[in-house]
Amino acid sequence: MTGQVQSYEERMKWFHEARFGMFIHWGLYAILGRGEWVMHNERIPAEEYARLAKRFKPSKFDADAWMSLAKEAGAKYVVLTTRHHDGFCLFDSYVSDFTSVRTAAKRDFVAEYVEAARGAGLKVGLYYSWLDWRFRGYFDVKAHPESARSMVNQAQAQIRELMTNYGEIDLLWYDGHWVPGLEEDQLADFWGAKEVNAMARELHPNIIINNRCGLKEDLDTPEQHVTASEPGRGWESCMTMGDSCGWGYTHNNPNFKSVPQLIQNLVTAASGEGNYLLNIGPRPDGRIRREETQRLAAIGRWLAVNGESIYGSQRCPFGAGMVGLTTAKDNTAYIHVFRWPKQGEIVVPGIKNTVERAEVLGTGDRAVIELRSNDRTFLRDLPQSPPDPYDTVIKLVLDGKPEAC
Ligand code: FHN
Repeated sequence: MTGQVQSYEERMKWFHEARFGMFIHWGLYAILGRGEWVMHNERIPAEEYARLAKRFKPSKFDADAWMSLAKEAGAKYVVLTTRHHDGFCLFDSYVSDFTSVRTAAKRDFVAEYVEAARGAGLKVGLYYSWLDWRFRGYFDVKAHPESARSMVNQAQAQIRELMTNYGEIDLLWYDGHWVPGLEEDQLADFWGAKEVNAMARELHPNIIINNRCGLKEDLDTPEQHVTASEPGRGWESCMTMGDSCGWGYTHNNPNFKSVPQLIQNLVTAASGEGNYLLNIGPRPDGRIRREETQRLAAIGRWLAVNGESIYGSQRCPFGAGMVGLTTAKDNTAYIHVFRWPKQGEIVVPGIKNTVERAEVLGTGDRAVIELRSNDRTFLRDLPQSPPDPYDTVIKLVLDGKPEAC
């Protein structure tokens, strides 16, 4: 593949600029509608579970529609589960018949997904689960060493197929590297992750690889919580839109997060120079449920107005007092107001800079800036009611890079 090997900072540049991605958990488990752990949690025998492949003929699958939803949401990259823990591949593999190409669907969904993502100008991420519940060697390596070995061999071969057969890949999103009975520091050797990642980097010199392979690699991946890594270290919080019972399609998933919750998670990630990878679990026929499309569209509308405060955001050395969070970019700081004060006056403590202008993104409403004791900057004469119901962003143009005091 193309391109000079870039430094870590250079390789991570698009990722930091992106800040928001769409995660897609899709596969046979969608048919049962009880989440992607159904085979394991209901102890469904592998041969019985495999029969689902006969019913997996997603008539409404449209990769372009998925990608336009991601674009509409303001996402800059996508990550699809090419294989989850059940071992079923959404791509053509020469080391397994348990694939969407060699069963009823007779389609290479990864090929269609990659093409659609590129066509939409989105960066391409591939999720791959190392573990495969079909191998009894997974559950007891010592008792079934041959089975464990074949599981490892299959994983290594399939990662090479994904790195070879689908053009330029921007992000390799591993998962499921944990193995019963093995310690974290034994996992990289068990999977041969060092050699596999060297192969992936050989084929894709600027690829970003996450830390779910027993090695740190490029990216920390907190799950279902938004927790920053130390400055300079790439991190990305992945999260379900519903509660954590299912990343894959779940029939009756009552607890969908609200739009303000989702936007505030995105802002929390951006304020720590991290990314937010928000998940959808498409239906078995390929369509995306209304609860997910509506929330993504709402986030997209918010980003259309406030995106400058998120994309490529940097940490801001001063906070937003009681009203929310801050992000920054060059000589600008952004006050994200989650809790709009009744009197239309906001106090931002600890700004060392001179605030040259303060205006509400989207409406252009200007605030009167007043400095008071204890380095308190008062932003007054703001509208009485919040210009944005989810997060009103006030842009502070400063006399230099943001500094705190
Ligand atoms: O077991 C998986 C789970 O099904 C889902 O894929 C998440 C997504 O990050 N990862 C694992 C749980 O940590």
